[in-house]
Amino acid sequence: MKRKMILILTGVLAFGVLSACGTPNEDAHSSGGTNQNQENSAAPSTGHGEHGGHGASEQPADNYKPSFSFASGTAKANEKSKLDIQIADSKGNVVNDYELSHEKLLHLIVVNHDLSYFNHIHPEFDGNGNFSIDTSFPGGGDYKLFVDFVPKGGSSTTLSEWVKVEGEEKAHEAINADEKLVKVVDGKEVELTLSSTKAQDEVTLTFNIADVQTNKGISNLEQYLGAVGHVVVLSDDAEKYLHVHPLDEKATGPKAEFMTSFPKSGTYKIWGQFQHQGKVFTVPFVVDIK
Ligand SMILES: [Cu+2]
Repeated sequence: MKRKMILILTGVLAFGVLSACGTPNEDAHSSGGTNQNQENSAAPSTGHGEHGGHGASEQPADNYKPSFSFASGTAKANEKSKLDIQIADSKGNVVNDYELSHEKLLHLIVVNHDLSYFNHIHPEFDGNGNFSIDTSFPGGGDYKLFVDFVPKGGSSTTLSEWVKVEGEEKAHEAINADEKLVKVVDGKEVELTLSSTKAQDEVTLTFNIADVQTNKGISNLEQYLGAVGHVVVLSDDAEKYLHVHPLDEKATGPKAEFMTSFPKSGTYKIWGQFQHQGKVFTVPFVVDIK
């Protein structure tokens, strides 16, 4: 009993130190399996290295708590469900003021347990603390919802929670690294290159996008959410949501470059999203980080 108390205290202290530094609290989840810890661990939050410091206006992501609820009580597979989202601050008050970030007040990323399903959508804000969107899930089972937003006067914050969807659950697919980082999606051949596959290195992700038919690079990509593209990276257990930002927002292809850093070794899934001729396409890759 005593020993357990000490362990908990140590965990709390360690967590406090990590939060105070504004560094990604990657290991917060190891101190327990509660929902709250899972949320915390998915909070790389406070920006890219150079801004990740002790800014006075900066509030650690763990001060905020999301609440996700379905209007019908629970979501059922293959049926439209209305999802409501609210964010509470450390005092429990619902946050009502948000900054625009990548052209939206809030970004919602939905993945299923084996990361074979990915959805990036934008719930609508009612101006009174509530975001909502109609969405559907392709099967039963566990889904992780990530919200990405900037509270007014604060910094980029990511929170997450697992939700259960009723219905038949498909067999889980293994998440294995791609042998070749080349994919064809919607008539485009996309090749991904990583400048390093070592944990904690600064890594440039370069997407090279070509037309499959002509084999020529596509140089008229359109802005998607105010940039050349949008990239999401998750660890295979969906615990780590990586911060990724474009090197040159105004690029139009065929190259689109992004910076990130993988916190530790393991398998990660990367989704690149780009827009061409009015259509957004999403291209997934799986990589091993040493
Ligand atoms: Cu978004």
